[in-house]
Amino acid sequence: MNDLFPARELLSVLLFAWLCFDQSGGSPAQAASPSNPVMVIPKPANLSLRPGSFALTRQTTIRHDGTPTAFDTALYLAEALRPATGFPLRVVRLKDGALPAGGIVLKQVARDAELGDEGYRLSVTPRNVAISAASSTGLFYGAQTLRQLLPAAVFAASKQSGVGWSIPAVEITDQPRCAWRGSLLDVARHFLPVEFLKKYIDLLALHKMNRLQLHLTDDQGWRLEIKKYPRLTQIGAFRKESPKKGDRKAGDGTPYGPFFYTQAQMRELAAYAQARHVTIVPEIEMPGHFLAALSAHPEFSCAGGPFEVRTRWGVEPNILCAGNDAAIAFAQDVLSEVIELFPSRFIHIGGDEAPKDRWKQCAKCQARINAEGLKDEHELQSYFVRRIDKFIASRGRRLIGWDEILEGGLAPGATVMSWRGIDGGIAAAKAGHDVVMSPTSHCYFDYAQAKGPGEPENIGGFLPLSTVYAYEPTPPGLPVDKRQHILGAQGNVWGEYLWTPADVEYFAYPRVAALAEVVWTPAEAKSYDDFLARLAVHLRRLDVLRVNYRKLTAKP
Ligand code: TNX
Repeated sequence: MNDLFPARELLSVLLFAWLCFDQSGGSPAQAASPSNPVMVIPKPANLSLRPGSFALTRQTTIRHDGTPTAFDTALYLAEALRPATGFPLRVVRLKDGALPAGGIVLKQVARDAELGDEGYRLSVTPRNVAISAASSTGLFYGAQTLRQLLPAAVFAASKQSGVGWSIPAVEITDQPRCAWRGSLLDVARHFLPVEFLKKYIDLLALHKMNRLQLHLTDDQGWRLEIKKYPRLTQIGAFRKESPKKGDRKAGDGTPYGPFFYTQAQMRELAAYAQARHVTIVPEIEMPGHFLAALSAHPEFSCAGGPFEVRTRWGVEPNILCAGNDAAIAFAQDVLSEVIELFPSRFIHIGGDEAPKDRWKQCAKCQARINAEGLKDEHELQSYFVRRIDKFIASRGRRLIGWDEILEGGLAPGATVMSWRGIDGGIAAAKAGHDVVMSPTSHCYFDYAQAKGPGEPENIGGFLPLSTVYAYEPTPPGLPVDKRQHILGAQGNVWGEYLWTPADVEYFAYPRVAALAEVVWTPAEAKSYDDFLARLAVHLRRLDVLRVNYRKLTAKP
């Protein structure tokens, strides 16, 4: 099957080229029609097909202009194409300005409006391939598109024989619609091995996604080594049992963990992601979803404990004591180490689902409310977030949190991730704050992809592929002058009902592919039918990459 596939793909490319150029003159509008056989996801902003194709051969060299920007991408591209093709793909420096025949050329050029910060131009002719961009990110995305123009077999980890490595001649100018193209993994509820995170990052890069939020801590587990507080992982990375599969109210009687990442592992992972133009956004939940931390350090709660790492999902009443300066200093100490580990400009502090019952009964919290002239416990949460915001800003970073951080007043530097619908996002953007949209209605990739008993156990909810694809991240009615505050969107793969990497892939794909197009492709260039046609080819790539995506059904 796999051997036949590229030939069939090539045939349709040639057929389309003939149709285009002999009958319509090959206008770009025609080339971008739904029958376009250039099956790239996310769909490039501008693409026109040309006659002929470029043949990648044993003799092909990858040339760069001598800039570190182009050199890095040249090395990456050679490494990406070598295993399946078996070609040496020598990386050499371009001597003069002329394009050598038979080569792939990478060049850094001056930034212009069509390229922006992350865009690229890709020109494929029968003689050569040229990728140019103003940044290493742009060149990297040009390389990603080039990989997708090759037969799907190029994604294989070992040498594939009998494949014609041809690339259709095209002219592409492309740049993303949104700056924040995110995905969240919840490694707190169920831990995921570093090797899997690397595979997930590679997949994000293939889809030109650029943020991976790691939900590192929650009531059910603390998964990051913190040198100053070793008990966080000694105690917090283990739970006595978990909810039982198929009967979530009961326990499964099976100890879980200890599972956590060392700082060395995370430092290495952050660099791995950065090399693929993905930024890891670390999330440390506070003041709620904090029970694993309190089980190690009950002194930072209101009532003093003792506590155990939570063994059921859901919302936990015991949270960090915002009336206690030592508890706030503890949170800041943890964040200091997190900031040292992760280069991300944004540091996520959670902030969601923090029930205020304990604060209502806590003498220290009430004293703080009085001393600071706060109206209620919501304002106490704001007070807490403001202090954390100030701290994060003092380290040259920016705070981001779930939309509950709006309640009681938003901290000055805060960016909001809008999950309980879009209203929080709208309110924050209107107030001049940056926003990442992640509403449950379109972005909760732990929800079921289809109705009926055929789907694996899940948290509930229903989010089919077509709904993800239809998402429009800019809220209708948001004043034009506030639209720049919508940084983009993020798909969240919460982990309560995802036990293994295979489960994560099943829930994430193909929905991440649909979201990638939401945040990359200009809204007017989107078409679900066209996406599905490209997805059919794209899924072959995911097959080769051994991704356990959910198979398409007649009624997705
Ligand atoms: C709500 S989204 C949560 C998570 C759960 C998720 C399950 C958010 C900020 N909080 O703790 O895992 O729902 O869908």
